[in-house]
Amino acid sequence: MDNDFRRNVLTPILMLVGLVVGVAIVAISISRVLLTVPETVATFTALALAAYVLAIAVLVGARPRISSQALGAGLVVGLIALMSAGVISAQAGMRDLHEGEAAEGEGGEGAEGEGDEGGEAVEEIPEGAATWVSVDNEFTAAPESIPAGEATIALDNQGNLLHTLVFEGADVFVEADAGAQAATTVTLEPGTYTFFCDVPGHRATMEGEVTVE
Ligand SMILES: [Cu+2]
Repeated sequence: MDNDFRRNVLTPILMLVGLVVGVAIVAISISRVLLTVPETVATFTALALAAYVLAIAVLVGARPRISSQALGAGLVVGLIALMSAGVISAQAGMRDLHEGEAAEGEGGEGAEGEGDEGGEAVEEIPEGAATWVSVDNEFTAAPESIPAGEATIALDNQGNLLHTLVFEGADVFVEADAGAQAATTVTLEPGTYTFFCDVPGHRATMEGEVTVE
């Protein structure tokens, strides 16, 4: 009776739970690893994993008499290895997912030195730059208009927090640390642009409009 219960109820339940936990561990670990390593390596890692799984399947198919203990042990070892990789990756942190986009912008079409990486930190605001002044959390000075064409956009951050200056619909992105200044040179088409600070939570009080003419 006790044995029957074990065989008919307990074992299937345990197997199911084990399967679910195993799949969860595999999925989480793989995603951690793939998000941490560089993009090219991620592709290779995924391919290698797929090849590994395929190899095991072929092995098992070719040798049906392989003992279930050996197979189980192999699975557990693989699972532990994967978990370790996942934990290490989770601690290393995710790679900057916007890295690729920034690099593209730099060399891409119409490369006019747009502010891909938050502009250059500068010691002094370049002469003739259209300058925004920020404190926490507002722009205390912002040009109402800028001449169209090539312009230097600067952010003079006098606050105690990092702030950015982003234009909607134009490739303007300047980022200045607390108490620092940054500038970027861009080419602007005539129009009215909404600018804001894209630090989460800042836009509510750090937004405005500037006309390019
Ligand atoms: Cu801000």
